[in-house]
Parts: sequence; structure tokens; C-alpha cells
Amino acid sequence: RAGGLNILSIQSSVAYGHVGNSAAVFPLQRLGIEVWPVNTVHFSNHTGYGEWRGPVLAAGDVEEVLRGIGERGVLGACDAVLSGYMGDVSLGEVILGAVGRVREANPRALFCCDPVMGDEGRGFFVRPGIPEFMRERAVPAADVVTPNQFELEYLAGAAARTLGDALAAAEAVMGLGPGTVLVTSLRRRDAGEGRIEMLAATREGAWLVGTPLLPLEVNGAGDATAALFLGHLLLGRGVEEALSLTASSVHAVLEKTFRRGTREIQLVAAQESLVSPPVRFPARRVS
Ligand code: PXL
Repeated sequence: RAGGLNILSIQSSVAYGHVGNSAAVFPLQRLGIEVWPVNTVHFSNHTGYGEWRGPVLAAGDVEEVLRGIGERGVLGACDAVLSGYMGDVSLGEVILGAVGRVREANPRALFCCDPVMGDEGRGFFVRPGIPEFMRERAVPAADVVTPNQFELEYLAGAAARTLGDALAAAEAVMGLGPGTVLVTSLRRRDAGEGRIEMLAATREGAWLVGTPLLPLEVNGAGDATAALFLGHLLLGRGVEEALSLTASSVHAVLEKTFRRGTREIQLVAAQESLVSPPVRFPARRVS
């Protein structure tokens, strides 16, 4: 097929700062990928501030936007659907409907589901019903899932505090359906002090990459991570290389964020490192 890569990205949008589509679209564009952003919420800022304004979009409105894209006759050119923060469980069905129509038009399209539900420290931060929807409907329909450690443990129904446990949990999540599980942040007992890791597991093997842990409290890093990893996979990179490039870029963005002392990830200031990270952290095979 002539033309470049296209990703339909169905996520939240914030005016101020970077989470959801506001964290995913720009990195994908910097990789040279066209993005069709469809917003599930339109908030002033992310929920990590504790206060925000703006609507969770009605499922029917999101459905209308998705149907309109379909009516342009372009779904056959859609290489992947990326989903994230849902706002309300009613959006889940709308997203799965869009995934079905994309797959009908392009059977090779990937569905990458970031099962956004919560994280270590904050616990669950989504509306009731969303965790169950993720485990029972969205994750089983996905080709690639990108849980953080908290979400991995919920999906697997087991703790993941050692590498062995994390591999077993990723295996359990693959048992639900997806062939690739990217654990976007892993803090395990048996890792080096001051390290944070990402783990990518497939039925063909698993890889681990570690970067220095920075004393930061930010939101949206996982959203940018999922987008970059999916982008690299679509660009034809293997899981090991996609993992290493993603972790290296995200670390560079977080380093810039730390140096600037801001609460928002510095995707724009660190944009060169989205394409060519200054320090490359290698991934090693762990199974
Ligand atoms: O990073 C996940 C996320 C997505 N969208 C919104 C959020 C958050 C996390 O805080 O608030 C609106």
C-alpha cells in the first residue's frame, strides 16, 4: 500500500499538559506516523492534580466521530488502533466497535490497548466498571497491551514483585489473548537499587530494560511509552529494539522533566530524544 503509517488513537485530551492523546500524538508524529486522534474526555488538565474541569464525552458523540472517519473510506489504511483512558465504561463498547470496523477493513491492523486503571500509590483512578471491562472485554480483544505494574497485577490476579512473578503475570495476561505485553513500569525486589524497568513479553521470548529511577511524580509517561512502543513496532522494529528505543526516549524525556522541575512531562523540550535518544539503554533477554 502506498502512503505512510496511520494510527487511530482513542484517548483523553487535556488542554494543559500531557496525558492521553496529549502525550501520545506528538511522539507518534515525531516518528513520522500520521495520527487520527479521537478524544474520550476534554479536560483542562490531568486528574493527578486532584481538580480538573471539562467533559467526559458522551459515548454517542465519540461514536459519531469514529463513524465519520469510517465514512471517509480510510479504515483500510489504518495500521493500528491505540486506546487509553476511557472516562466512562460506555466508551469501551464504542472503542471495541471501532476496532471491529478497522479489522474488517484491514485484517492486519493491530489493536494496542493501554489498560489505564490506576497505579502504585494512587490505586484505581477510573470510574467503576472500567477495570472489569478492561480485563473481560478490552484486553482479550487486543494484540498488544501496555499495563503498568499495578495494572499487570490486577489483570493477572497476582502480585509481580520479582522478575519471575512479573514474567508469570505477563504470561497470564497473554493467556487472556494478546500476543505482546509491555509492562511500562516495573519496580521489583530483585532489581538494582534506584532502577526502574520495562518488560516486554511475547510467546517467542521476553526482554527487560532498566533505566535510572528519577525522583519524580508525573502523569502521562505511560501514555507516551505505549505510543512509542506501538510506533516502533509498526515501523518494523523487533520487540527487543522497540523496547530499548522506547525506554531510552522516555528516560530522556523524564530526565529533562526532572531538570526543569515541572509536573508535566517535557515531550516538546525533549523532542529530539523521541527520535534519537542520547543514551541508549539495551534490552536483555530474560526468557
Ligand atoms: O496517564 C493516564 C491518564 C489519562 N488521562 C487522564 C488522566 C490520566 C492520569 O492521571 O488524568 C485524563
